[in-house]
Amino acid sequence: MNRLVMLNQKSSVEEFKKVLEVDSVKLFQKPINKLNALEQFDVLANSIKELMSHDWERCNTNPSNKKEIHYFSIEFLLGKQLKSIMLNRQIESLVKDTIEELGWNLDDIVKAEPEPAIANGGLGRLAACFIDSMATLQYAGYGQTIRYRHGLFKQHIVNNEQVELPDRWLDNGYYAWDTKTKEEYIVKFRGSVRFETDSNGELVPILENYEPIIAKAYDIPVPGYNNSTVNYLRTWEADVPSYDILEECGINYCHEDNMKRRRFLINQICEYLYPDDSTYEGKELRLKQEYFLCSAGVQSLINKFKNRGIDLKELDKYLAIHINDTHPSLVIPELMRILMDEEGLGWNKAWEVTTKVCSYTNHTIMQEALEVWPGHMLQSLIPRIYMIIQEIDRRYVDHLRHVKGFNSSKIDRMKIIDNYGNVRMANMDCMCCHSINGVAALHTEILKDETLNDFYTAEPEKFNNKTNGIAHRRWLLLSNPELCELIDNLLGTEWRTDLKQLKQLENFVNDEKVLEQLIKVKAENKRNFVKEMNLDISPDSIFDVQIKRIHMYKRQIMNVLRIIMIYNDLIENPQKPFYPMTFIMAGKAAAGYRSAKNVIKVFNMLADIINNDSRIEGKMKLVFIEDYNVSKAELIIPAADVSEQIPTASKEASGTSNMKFMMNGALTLGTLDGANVEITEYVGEDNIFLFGLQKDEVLKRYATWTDLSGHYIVNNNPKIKQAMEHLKTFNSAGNELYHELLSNDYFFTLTDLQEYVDKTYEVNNMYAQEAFLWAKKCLINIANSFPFTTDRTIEQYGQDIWFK
Ligand code: 26Q
Repeated sequence: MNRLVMLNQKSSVEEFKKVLEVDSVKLFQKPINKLNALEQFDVLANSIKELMSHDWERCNTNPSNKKEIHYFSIEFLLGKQLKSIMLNRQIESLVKDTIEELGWNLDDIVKAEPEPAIANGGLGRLAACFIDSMATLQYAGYGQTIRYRHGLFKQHIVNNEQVELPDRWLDNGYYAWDTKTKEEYIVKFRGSVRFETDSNGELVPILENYEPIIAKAYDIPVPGYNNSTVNYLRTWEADVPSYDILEECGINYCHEDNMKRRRFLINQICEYLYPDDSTYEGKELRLKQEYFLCSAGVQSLINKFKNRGIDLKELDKYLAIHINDTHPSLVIPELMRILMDEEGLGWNKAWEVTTKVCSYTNHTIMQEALEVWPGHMLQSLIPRIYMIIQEIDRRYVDHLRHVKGFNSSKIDRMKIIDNYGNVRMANMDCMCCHSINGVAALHTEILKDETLNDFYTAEPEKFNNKTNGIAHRRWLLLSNPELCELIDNLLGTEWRTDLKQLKQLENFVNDEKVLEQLIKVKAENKRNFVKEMNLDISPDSIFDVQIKRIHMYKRQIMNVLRIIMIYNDLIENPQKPFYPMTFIMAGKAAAGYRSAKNVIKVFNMLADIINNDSRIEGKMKLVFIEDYNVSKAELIIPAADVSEQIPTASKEASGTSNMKFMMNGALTLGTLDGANVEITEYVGEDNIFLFGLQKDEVLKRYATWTDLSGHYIVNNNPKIKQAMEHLKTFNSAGNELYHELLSNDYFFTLTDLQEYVDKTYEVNNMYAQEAFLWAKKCLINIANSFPFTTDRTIEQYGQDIWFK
């Protein structure tokens, strides 16, 4: 019998073991008892992939012709897959029992599993949660991205400073979960466009002398939870074309140097993920990556639907393409190009189809992160695409002028190509997509009122909000089994698939027995975290946690200044009641982001001082967790008491760790920004610690050019002055931050600082004095985390955007 047929969810331990034995020899030419942990993982993943292969194949062919959603994202932050796939496929006991028989250790295998981190942070992690939820909701929903050979750098802390090392997750060229498909496409760069007249007298553009690059597809399975859906995340790899293709393009491949250089340039496309989520850099290689992904992805889709015999004029009935921030926006002109130049649809039909197929999500209002490409770069790298963008722009501007009657200054702001020849990607998305959404209520309001206001006034019906979420399977079921067990005991197990039922936990808020159990679960998670990370901290202290990319707008420096102020206070007032607190921070700074790197250094220098100051009597401890990633988040979050969510109001589009923390029973200490607003709505103001300027005040101060220097505050608040003076002494890193804040406190760090310190004391007191009240608030947070599952988010995307 064919082995593919043999293995399924209901297979016995014996059968599963047999498959592992065969795979062991096939993959490693070794008997099963001679494998190391990584090899054990490879064999296991391979067999589980096979176990899913029937469902995978069936979903791949999409026999019922469900409308397909393709979520294009330049990043996906998957994290480890084994446990998640075991959970979703409900094969936990099968795998565990088999492993036990073999004498393998699951924890060791999980540790050995490579962790794909082909992303920077929030946006990529959201994409990963989305594909999990799409499979769970049984959508034909897929991800498309780039198969970067190196993910986000590994962070080491050496002499208190961040050092970046390459992340070689794919170095042996092999990732057990993915499967190389037979699909290949040619992506064409450079060259020039010539027009020919065809037999109908129509002008047909021909791209000549282009540089061909081969795109190869590798698919990673994405199984839904407790169902038979297996979707995939497609990752595209760049490769050198065959000699036939080169010959066809008239490229001289006999010249060794020429070929070396070509190979180098092509390999470069997939070599690195751009490790910066803060500032926009107009690097040509990045543009190449973007077009590479878009062209390969769109070609594969057109190919697929043509093979199914679908009339491309009706493509929007079968396909939705979602553009995750502007990075994959080139799907728009690429789809136009193929529909017109290759499939013979005229402009109007191609436009109608494209605009119905594409939708766009914005993830930032930070001006410096908005993508703007020099027109000449597009013109030389992708000349036909540039022409199409110009034509989209010309027609849309015409419409704005003559139909909408907009004046020229408004039109100037809306054009894709500005008066300096720069191509504004967000403008293209707004023109061409049928839906534009922000990722939290406040963020969407800012998009409508400020950032994208011109487009909102032109086409308000396109705008909608989709508040982010998290895949609660990974972020609760897998990462916090102790808490889940407690919830099971209280509610039964149905809540696991119907998260709304969590709300019933509110029935227990006055039940001291339950609160005691909740306190015990948290204590257990804290001990587990301390043990796993081998930390020298007391699990009895309050764990106050800020884990995220380091950014000035996220204000880790405000956290540092707060810690200095509390430290000074406790030194001066040793009798002051203060419950021991551990301040945990983790996060990476973009390699070229000097201020962010300074923050890391200052935090670590401060840790050296405070952790070794006997006068503090262990009341404060600082810990910086090196190399923050998904696996570490899974350990830290269930152990947290206080969730630090303190960005300058208006700057954090949504945040998603805020949701992870609340779902795991931590209380938020934060500002009214991003999804903190929705969290507050659900838990009520009594169950969250809020402080700081609010969005309207922040925007007013920006609009009125209010003096942003920190001098006034420093001169009027002696405690802040003292902390700032202290900061200045932390060699050049502290000194630079000191001057930065003093001269231009653009993120209102000093403005919000005192209130932040005061709130921290409030938190500290409550934790120390009113254990049950604290636990009650935790329970209310857990109970009200139900809307923040991506199952809800994805259902809304489906209803309002993709299937509308
Ligand atoms: C752009 C051009 C060139 C190089 C890199 C980039 C780039 C890469 C990544 C720009 C931005 C990003 C990532 C942005 C991001 O993670 N944004 C976060 O998205 C989350 C999910 O919606 C939100 O919760 C966060 O608030 C938002 O900051």
